[in-house]
Amino acid sequence: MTREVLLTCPLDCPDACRLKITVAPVEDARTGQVAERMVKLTGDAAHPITRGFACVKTVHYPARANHPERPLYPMRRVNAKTEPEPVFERVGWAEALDDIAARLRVLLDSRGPQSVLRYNYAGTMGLMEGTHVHALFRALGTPELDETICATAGTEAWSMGYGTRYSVDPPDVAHARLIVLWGINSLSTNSHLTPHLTAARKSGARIICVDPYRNRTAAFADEHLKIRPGTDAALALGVMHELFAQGWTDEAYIAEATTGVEELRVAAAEWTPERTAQVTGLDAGQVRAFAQAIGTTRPSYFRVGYGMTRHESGGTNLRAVTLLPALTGDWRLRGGGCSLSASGAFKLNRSQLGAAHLIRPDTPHVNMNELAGALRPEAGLGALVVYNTNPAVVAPDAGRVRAGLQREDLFVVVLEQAMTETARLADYVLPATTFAEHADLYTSYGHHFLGYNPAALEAPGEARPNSWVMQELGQRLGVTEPSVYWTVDELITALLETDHPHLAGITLERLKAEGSVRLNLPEEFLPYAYGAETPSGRVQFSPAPQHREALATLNDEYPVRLLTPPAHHFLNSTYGVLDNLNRAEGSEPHVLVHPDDAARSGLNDGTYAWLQSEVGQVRRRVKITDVTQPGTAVVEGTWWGLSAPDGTSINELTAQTLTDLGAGSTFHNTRVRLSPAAQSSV
Ligand SMILES: Nc1nc2c(c(=O)[nH]1)N[C@H]1C(S)=C(S)[C@@H](COP(=O)(O)OP(=O)(O)OC[C@H]3O[C@@H](n4cnc5c(=O)[nH]c(N)nc54)[C@H](O)[C@@H]3O)O[C@H]1N2
Ligand SMILES: Nc1nc2c(c(=O)[nH]1)N[C@H]1C(S)=C(S)[C@@H](COP(=O)(O)OP(=O)(O)OC[C@H]3O[C@@H](n4cnc5c(=O)[nH]c(N)nc54)[C@H](O)[C@@H]3O)O[C@H]1N2
Ligand code: SF4
Ligand SMILES: [Mo]
Repeated sequence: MTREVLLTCPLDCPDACRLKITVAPVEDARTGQVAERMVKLTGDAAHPITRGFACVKTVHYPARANHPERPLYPMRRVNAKTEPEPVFERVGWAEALDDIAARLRVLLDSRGPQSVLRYNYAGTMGLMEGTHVHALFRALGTPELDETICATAGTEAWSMGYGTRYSVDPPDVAHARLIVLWGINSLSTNSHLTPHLTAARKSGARIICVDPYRNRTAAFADEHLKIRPGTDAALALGVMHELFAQGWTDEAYIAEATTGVEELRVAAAEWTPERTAQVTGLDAGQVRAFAQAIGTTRPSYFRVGYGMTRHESGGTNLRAVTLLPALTGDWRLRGGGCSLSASGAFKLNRSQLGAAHLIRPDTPHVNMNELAGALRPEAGLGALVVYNTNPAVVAPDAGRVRAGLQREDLFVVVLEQAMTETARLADYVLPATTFAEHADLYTSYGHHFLGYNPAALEAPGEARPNSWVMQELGQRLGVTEPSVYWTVDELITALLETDHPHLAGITLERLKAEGSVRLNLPEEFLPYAYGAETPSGRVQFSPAPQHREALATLNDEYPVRLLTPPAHHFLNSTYGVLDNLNRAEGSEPHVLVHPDDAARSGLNDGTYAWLQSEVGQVRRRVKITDVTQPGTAVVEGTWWGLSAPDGTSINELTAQTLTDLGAGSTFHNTRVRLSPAAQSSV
């Protein structure tokens, strides 16, 4: 009666695990029908990256897929969106789609395509359900959404130095003898790297973590450099200073594979260990020892995270760090170099993915970090179609995002698997399938395997893939662009239409037969050993990175920097619906406050505090702890507002400020003031 299926995890996580899912007939409490459902989930033992384990969060995915509050039928909101409790009525698909298409048609005809916006992110990383579905909107000519909430500062930074984003092959990390985990909480957010870290350590590698607070990864590392937030470029320049001064650079690599070293030498010259220490909050001895470790240990491997990019100068900060292995020549050694993202290795033919060929030079753009601004009445939006993301919780300035979503003159359609706070503010909620219920193709940003999933389970209730909804709307709106109506097989066939050697021998048939297929990379993959895919063909040091202090500088009014990094038991806001995972994170969000700041603000452990930023305020329970540093507070996890004592998302505090490179998000740049709050939970 039970069977097992192997599927790729669709979530926004570098590991893109191969999951072993047990499926069994279960009676559905709401429909009364007996149908096959996922009942257990673990990792595929045969997969070289997944190695038999799924993370502590996704092992609970079956409870999420089978959740009693999962939307299973199209629903129309019947009370005012400003009412605190939404009331929905069930409607048929035909009625919902006819009405949505009619309302979009009126807007398109009367106010033009710029009055309709898609809003999406990576809730599923599937190339069909996550990306190709944009085709409908490109065919309609609606504004391009710049998908900047996570990675663009890093992407832009990497591209300046190295061009295409290639990464060290994770199994090669075992060969490294120094591992620097810089601005990434990898034990939580990239947990399938851990076995390779442990293997390297068994062979004598040292692990150093650079992070403003002692997260799980810092506790695991041999050494923790508790850097002041936003000062990574200063630390990288300080290390470069020592590399140049002590003769620890690899002159052959620099001469053969890079350009601009003289500029970098000049920029680094003023970053003595003493000055570096002053800016970064470390001591000069730590800076010297860190530089010596990097200068004298071969191979050195750097795993950089998007964490350090979420500051005003976050792009430059990350770029400065990524240039270090180009000074030491580590790119020529197996296990040496740096990883941000592996996505560039997937050389699929993306020319028609999401009907990208229809984007015109004059198409207006909306930066997704500026949704709060785009939803102001005067910005002129009439409809928002949301899929694969939960902006009422995850977008900056979430209070204004929610106010925008509540406008009665804004028509909001949300495709969802869960009754998120965004879905609760929709005019229509359309029930979406999960990764086990639709076919799709997945790349990864942490390894080099393509994953193909068939539709392994029948969809519960009337849940439908995003692609089905877009095609139904397309027909009703008279869209004739052929790619809007592609099947998954047609999409994959188009993606594989390329002569690139990385995809040689990979066919649709092979993907279906094997499920997980490694890119056709050499056994020893050394992507930047002899240069880079930049205009010069070399790794580019120019323009030399500079340290810049945040404009949102700490002062008497706002004396504390608030970091809001991911939680161990959450995946962004995807698991906010599961009580057990909320309990594992402490049942409600806590703010970690250093004892010095607690004393200064009159806060006691376990009581509530107000956190006020220039953008908004929230109430959170205080945990006084020296895991953080004076002047830095931390709230882990993008909790649902529904699980917070005051009903707010932490993004009530964060600003729409953009990064220096890539117009990215600045979630860790927030300055706040802390004060005691009333202790009741309302
Ligand atoms: N368990 C879990 N895993 C996840 C996610 C999740 O929510 N939970 N989310 C997924 C997604 S979408 C992403 S983008 C990744 C993100 O994964 P990471 O890159 O690990 O997460 P970040 O928010 O980017 O923050 C990581 C670390 O950066 C630190 N940091 C903040 N500011 C600075 C700074 O100025 N300098 C330095 N050196 N460090 C700084 C934070 O303290 C934090 O410990 O994780 C993915 N995996
Ligand atoms: N303060 C703060 N805010 C942050 C961050 C932070 O570190 N601090 N991290 C930021 C980062 S890095 C990211 S990537 C974003 C992530 O934020 P989001 O993009 O909102 O990611 P999730 O919260 O996981 O929400 C994804 C949603 O997509 C839905 N979904 C999944 N699969 C499908 C599908 O096939 N169809 C449909 N219709 N829906 C689907 C899920 O049910 C879920 O509700 O948050 C950002 N926000
Ligand atoms: S969320 Fe990441 S670590 Fe967890 S199962 Fe999915 S891919 Fe693997
Ligand atoms: Mo992200």
